[in-house]
Amino acid sequence: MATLIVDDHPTALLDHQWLNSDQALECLKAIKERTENQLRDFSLLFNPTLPHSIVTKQYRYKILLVGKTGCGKTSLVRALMGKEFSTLNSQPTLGIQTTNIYWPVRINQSTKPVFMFRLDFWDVGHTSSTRFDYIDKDSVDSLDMIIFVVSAADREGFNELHRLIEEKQSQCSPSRRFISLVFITKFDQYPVLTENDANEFQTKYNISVYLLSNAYSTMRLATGYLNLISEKLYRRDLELTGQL
Ligand SMILES: Nc1nc2c(ncn2[C@@H]2O[C@H](COP(=O)(O)OP(=O)(O)OP(=O)(O)O)[C@@H](O)[C@H]2O)c(=O)[nH]1
Ligand SMILES: [Mg+2]
Repeated sequence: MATLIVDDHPTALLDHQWLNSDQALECLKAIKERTENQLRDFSLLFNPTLPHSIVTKQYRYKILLVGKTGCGKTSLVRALMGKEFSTLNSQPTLGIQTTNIYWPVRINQSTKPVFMFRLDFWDVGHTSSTRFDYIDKDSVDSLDMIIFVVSAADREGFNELHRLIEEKQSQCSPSRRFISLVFITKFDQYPVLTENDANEFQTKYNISVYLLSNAYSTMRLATGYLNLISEKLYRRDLELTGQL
């Protein structure tokens, strides 16, 4: 993943520096692959063994990926786990593929509690979502965030994006609105979209837009994006409960 547009909110709610501490390393050990510097996908049946003396609570979030076939949704989920980019065997996703990533956060308040976020990514293969209506309905139920994914080579898709975001917002409950983020992928490949397009969209609609390339995934970049996603989810929790 590459360029990161400066975010609209300063990252103040979570203490991202904490991730370099010994305490954080112990948490990360529980959620990473044993032999590689990558996060593990804990499928629905497994839980990590967390150090309970450090982690006081767990929160679970549902994050849906939406975008045309081939725009890079599945590759993005892999990149968020710090997994190596691969063009081998990359097939369109059939149905819904869920990936459960755990991510530890320390809250920037006086008692500095450490929470474990479980991020359930719902990666809906575009071909299946257009073929089966119920998939769309199931996937927006109790949603916390939608990541709208568009390829940097797809101007038309980008132009339709705001209408698509409104359409998805109209499908969910007005009392529990999800966060919308836009990820523009394939920035390494003949992009027709520019940083300027992304900035304009961000300013016009107040929705954060990130430019990236899944081809350059590393755990360091994944860490940056997971911190950012966690920050937005936590901010929304505080807003929904009137604490912000
Ligand atoms: N160069 C480059 N290739 C990418 C990038 N992201 C995805 N790809 C490639 O684009 C192709 C499609 O990517 P996927 O992640 O499978 O697309 P998808 O959105 O999951 O597609 P569906 O499952 O059909 O909805 C694959 O061959 C990927 O390797 C990127 O950022 N850069
Ligand atoms: Mg896919």
